[in-house]
Amino acid sequence: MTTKSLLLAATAAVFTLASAPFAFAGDITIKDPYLRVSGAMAKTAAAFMTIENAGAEDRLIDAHSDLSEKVELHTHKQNADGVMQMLHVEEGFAIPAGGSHALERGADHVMFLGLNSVPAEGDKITLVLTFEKAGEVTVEVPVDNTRAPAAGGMEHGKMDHGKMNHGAAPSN
Ligand SMILES: [Cu+2]
Repeated sequence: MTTKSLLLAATAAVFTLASAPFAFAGDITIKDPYLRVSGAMAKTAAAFMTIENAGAEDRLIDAHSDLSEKVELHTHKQNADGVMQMLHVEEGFAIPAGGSHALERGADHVMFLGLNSVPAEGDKITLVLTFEKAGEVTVEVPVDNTRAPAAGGMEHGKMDHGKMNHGAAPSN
């Protein structure tokens, strides 16, 4: 292959990826992202997806979006009283080398606090994920409020995010 044909091949590959139904940057691939809004009067939403990593261990350390004032990396944890609570995970989520990490209902998720507008079913929102090594990965996330939780996962929708204390989240 000549240098020129290599360049053409690389350009074609980039265009193919841009239209593929997943986001890709370096070794990181985001599969099957979707967003759930917490209700008709929603001020919060949560995004779920599978993060695949073809390279060395990486870490999802931050996220941002025009959808809301704040975007945080959250997880669910049972407290001493047996009540499930959401926690802001400051250190982010490790993505194992050559493996994957699922953001799923009742577990790790991307939390949107203080929505600027409430997206409708089927709308796509833009989410930028920041990885320690791979850098920023932009993901188009479709709203899917009808999706059933993954087998074994708990029903995130019943957590009632609205009544949870999200720290500095606006109350209205
Ligand atoms: Cu949350």
